[in-house]
Amino acid sequence: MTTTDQWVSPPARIADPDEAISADELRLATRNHGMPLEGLRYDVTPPGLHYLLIHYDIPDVDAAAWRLRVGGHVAHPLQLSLDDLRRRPRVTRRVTLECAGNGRARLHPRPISQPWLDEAVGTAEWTGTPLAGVLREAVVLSDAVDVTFTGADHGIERGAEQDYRRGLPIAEAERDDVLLAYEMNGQPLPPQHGAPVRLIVPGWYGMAHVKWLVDITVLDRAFDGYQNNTSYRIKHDADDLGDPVTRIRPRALMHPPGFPDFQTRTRIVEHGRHELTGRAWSGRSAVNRVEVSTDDGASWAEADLDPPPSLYAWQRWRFTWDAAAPGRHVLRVRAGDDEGVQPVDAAWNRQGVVNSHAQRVVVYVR
Ligand SMILES: Nc1nc2c(c(=O)[nH]1)N[C@H]1C(S)=C(S)[C@@H](COP(=O)(O)O)O[C@H]1N2
Ligand SMILES: [Mo]
Repeated sequence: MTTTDQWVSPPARIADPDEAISADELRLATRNHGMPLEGLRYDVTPPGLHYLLIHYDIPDVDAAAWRLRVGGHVAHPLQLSLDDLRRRPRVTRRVTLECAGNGRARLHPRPISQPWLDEAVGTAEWTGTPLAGVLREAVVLSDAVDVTFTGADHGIERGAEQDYRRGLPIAEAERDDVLLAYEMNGQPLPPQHGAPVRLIVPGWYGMAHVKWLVDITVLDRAFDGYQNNTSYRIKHDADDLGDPVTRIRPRALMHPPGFPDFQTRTRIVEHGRHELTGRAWSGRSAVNRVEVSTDDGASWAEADLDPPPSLYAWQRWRFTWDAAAPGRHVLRVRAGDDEGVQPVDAAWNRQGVVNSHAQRVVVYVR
């Protein structure tokens, strides 16, 4: 059944210029929480602090009865239990995940969806078995184009009823660092992060890392389902197909200094020297520079950058700020990689995806 009733599942919409966040958006924001920015102090995000994005409901999956189907354009379809996966080669990778919609609520006008500010990010140690080995055992046929990954979760989105399903090009699926992960930070995956098994595609925005995975199907054509061809597109007009969202663009975030005001989260710091720290990441190549502005983007200075702990995990940066002048200051930070520098102000697009504007932190020096 496909529901087209616009009362049940309204079509995509851009907010009116002065439209406030609605109760519907607030409900999404409380279900799908971000990482508190002080979480930037940890190399590996403690599980409860990692951001969450769940399109529908967390499905009720019984790990003992769970099976993963591998089929489509393969010579030997498989059905694997959790024990089957655990008996296979075991690999742990530290990977930073970021939602493609991070920063969306800062766009003007605002695309109506999960209203992220800056915090839709987290880094975990994901343990599982390489997908490539499972695909080799299934013997992928030579005409393979895309592989789809389907979750056990079900819902309606903009009128289209579906199981959450994403397609990935076969060359990406066969990369040796793509994992079928069953542990997060050394513990079985918690329900909200995809128990019992999820996909991890290092370097790609969050939507590719399918949770509650139950089916892998190899296709001899490009997948044209909702989560690839309607959602997760960088587009400017409603009927423009747009470009697909793939790898994470560079972004830096700052652990806000000092202490906050409860209501506004404005920071209060004492005058003098402060070490600003944070993390920077990119899914395209290692971050090669982080720059900090202490005058709201008028001028930029280079921060010290630690080497990456692994290719797809965030890197720590540090910058000494001499907060000499009392009063209001606006701190900003941006990252760059081999392909370019993060924009100071994000370019607008209809879905509010891939908009890595430079974070702003308002600070009062006293
Ligand atoms: N099955 C399924 N997988 C999913 C999603 C979902 O709603 N259902 N959300 C995706 C999106 S949009 C993101 S950003 C990441 C979030 O992963 P996390 O909640 O573990 O941080 O999961 C992805 N995988
Ligand atoms: Mo996402």
